[in-house]
Amino acid sequence: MNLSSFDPKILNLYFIAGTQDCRHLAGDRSEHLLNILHQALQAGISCYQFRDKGAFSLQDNPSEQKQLAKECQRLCQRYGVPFILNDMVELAFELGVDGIHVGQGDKSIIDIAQEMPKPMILGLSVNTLEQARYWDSIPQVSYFGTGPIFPTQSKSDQKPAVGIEFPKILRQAGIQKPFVAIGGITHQSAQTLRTYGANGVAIISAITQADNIITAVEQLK
Ligand code: TZP
Ligand code: MG
Repeated sequence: MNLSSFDPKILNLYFIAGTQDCRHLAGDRSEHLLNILHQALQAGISCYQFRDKGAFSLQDNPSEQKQLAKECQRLCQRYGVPFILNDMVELAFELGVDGIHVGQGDKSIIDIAQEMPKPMILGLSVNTLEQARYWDSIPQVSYFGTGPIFPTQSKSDQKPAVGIEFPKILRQAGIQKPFVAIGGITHQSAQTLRTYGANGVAIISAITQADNIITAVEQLK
């Protein structure tokens, strides 16, 4: 995978999860994550982001976290699906992941692009039109994550919800970069967000908390 070969189709159904997103399930959260990821890959997710942070995550156990990230990466490789790491830039370089996703307050994408050991997909969260306008012309950014579209339980430090019309607002303002919509998205809103100009949807709970992972992924595709 390299930057010039970045295909926006990988954004169609972008699954994000860490061990904290399995806290509703009894038992070993790492096992649950691997099991859910495996089913989601079988059902056809187009991309996966390992985002393990906050309460109920392995953030205070870096060696276990690294081991789990590696296992998730291996699973994604088996299915030919890009493996993206949230933040954790040093680990991303060490594992040679396909991509890194950062927020506005994280390490600068310009610096990451300069230091990365091989071409990688670089994703950036934006939640205002002004941010999207600024970063739209920065070639190092492969895609945006835009949201939260709706309020969500899956992120503690979330910005105000931008609403279902946000993709339309971005496209009408001339934003060219590929982007995923994120935050509180279910199969009821996924298709609308795509018709409003999003290249895809990024999902945590509508997959991790689904009674049937396979059906959930199929409905979100
Ligand atoms: N960034 C903005 S909203 C969000 C992230 C990581 C959480 C999305 O999770 P869910 O459960 O799909 O609302
Ligand atoms: Mg971040």
